[in-house]
Amino acid sequence: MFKHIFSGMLLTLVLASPVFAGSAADDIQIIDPWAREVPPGLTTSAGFLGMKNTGDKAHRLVAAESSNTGMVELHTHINDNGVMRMRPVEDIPVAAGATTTLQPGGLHLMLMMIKKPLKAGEKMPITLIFEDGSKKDIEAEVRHFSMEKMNRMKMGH
Ligand SMILES: [Cu+2]
Repeated sequence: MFKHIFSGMLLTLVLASPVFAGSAADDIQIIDPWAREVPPGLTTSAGFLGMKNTGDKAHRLVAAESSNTGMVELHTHINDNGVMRMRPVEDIPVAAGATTTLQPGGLHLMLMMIKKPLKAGEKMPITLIFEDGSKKDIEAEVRHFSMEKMNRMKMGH
């Protein structure tokens, strides 16, 4: 909540300045994009990546799409009385100079109505769309990822 308000303020400040940077797609560097393998028959999965903003202006990821899905939504997880639930978000902010990471248990790209099964080792084409309308085509590597692995990761923190 506070983070949202803060990045909103930051955006206003930057917009008020006379300096024009490149497009969001130019400023944002994509780190390690991947998608979770799902067994044949399952048509929902999730995509993850890091977004590093190398510019001096705050950006927002506002949408994503893929030729291999009917729909991609931006999601986060919320802790609802001890139960982790997914919730769509309108956008995912990336503050100037900062990195926003989409990862299991947190922010993710919800890949829905998958047309072709996601098999580990294959590539999944995804297009990221930013607040200024600029787009970035990425290829997410499909990886096997189990819940046990996620729990192990959490315990390591
Ligand atoms: Cu989701």
